[in-house]
Amino acid sequence: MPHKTSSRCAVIGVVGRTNVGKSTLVNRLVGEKISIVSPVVQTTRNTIRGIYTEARGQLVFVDTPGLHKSESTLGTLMNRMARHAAANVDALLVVFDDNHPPEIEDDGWMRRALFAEQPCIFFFNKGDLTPSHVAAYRELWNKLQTEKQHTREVPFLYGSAESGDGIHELTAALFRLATPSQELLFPADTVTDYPRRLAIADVIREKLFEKIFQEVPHEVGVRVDGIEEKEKTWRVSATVLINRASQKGIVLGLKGRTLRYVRRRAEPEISAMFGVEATLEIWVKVEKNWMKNFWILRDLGYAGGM
Ligand SMILES: Nc1nc2c(ncn2[C@@H]2O[C@H](COP(=O)(O)OP(=O)(O)OP(=O)(O)O)[C@@H](O)[C@H]2O)c(=O)[nH]1
Ligand SMILES: [Mg+2]
Repeated sequence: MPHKTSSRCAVIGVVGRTNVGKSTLVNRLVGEKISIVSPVVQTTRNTIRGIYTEARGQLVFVDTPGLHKSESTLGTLMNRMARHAAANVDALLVVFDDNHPPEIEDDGWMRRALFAEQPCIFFFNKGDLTPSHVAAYRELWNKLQTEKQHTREVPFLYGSAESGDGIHELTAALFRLATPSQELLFPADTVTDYPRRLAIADVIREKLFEKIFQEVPHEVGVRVDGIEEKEKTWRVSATVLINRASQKGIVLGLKGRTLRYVRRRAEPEISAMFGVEATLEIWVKVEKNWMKNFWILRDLGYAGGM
């Protein structure tokens, strides 16, 4: 792999409230789909690294689940992963939804940024939408500094992960924070180190959320049980875990339509991701309280390996 003595590298924690567009932003920054995106809150459940390499060096983005109040074990593990990821990075990219007034979690991330050891950047996302609430965020930031009697310079950058506006400026600002490094952190052609079994499960979950987001997303988990590889064809078998028998109908859809939709949408995406011809077999299984079962959560990649 090429080693460049002039490279600058940084590991950047991408944090912020759920649904502000962190995963969309990481995908945009890396230029490839690394992380699934959906209008459902708490879409990201694992810590996922997206890697961007160019002439200036390498930026490793750690996409995290949005912190939220949580009572389930799954929620606790997600919050822990987000905090842990934010503690072990060189810089924090705190994302806010410009189109939405500040909420309690936004206040929490600003407080965290005020005293963070690492350099921070605030990115105001969804700039393609109106109205802008940036004035309210500035006011909150000023209020917190007065209240804590502590001041700090944090760049406010604006843009849209969806349209790509402001992304060059953001990338440049991140490279300015990066430190010169003898070697790249990952080989130059890597875009993610996320395990393929988990990546496939996430694609299936994303497609399922396109159909069932009004209903039970938080009680739905997807596990890839096996990948049977034959030359360039993969047979992937996966299980959709649900919490109650009554959810089976929702996941299957009328005459199995929902599950067929998921297969039809996920197969080409998985095929393209890995350069193979993938076929999917999906089962639905009731596992009462799977969201509180540590062993199942570990199987889904939500515990350990952080
Ligand atoms: N209009 C607009 N929508 C956006 C933009 N960025 C993200 N979105 C939408 O916002 C929703 C949430 O995006 P995600 O990227 O899943 O948000 P997240 O912060 O990763 O959410 P969690 O994983 O739940 O913490 C999706 O419907 C995105 O399509 C943007 O710049 N403009
Ligand atoms: Mg996300």
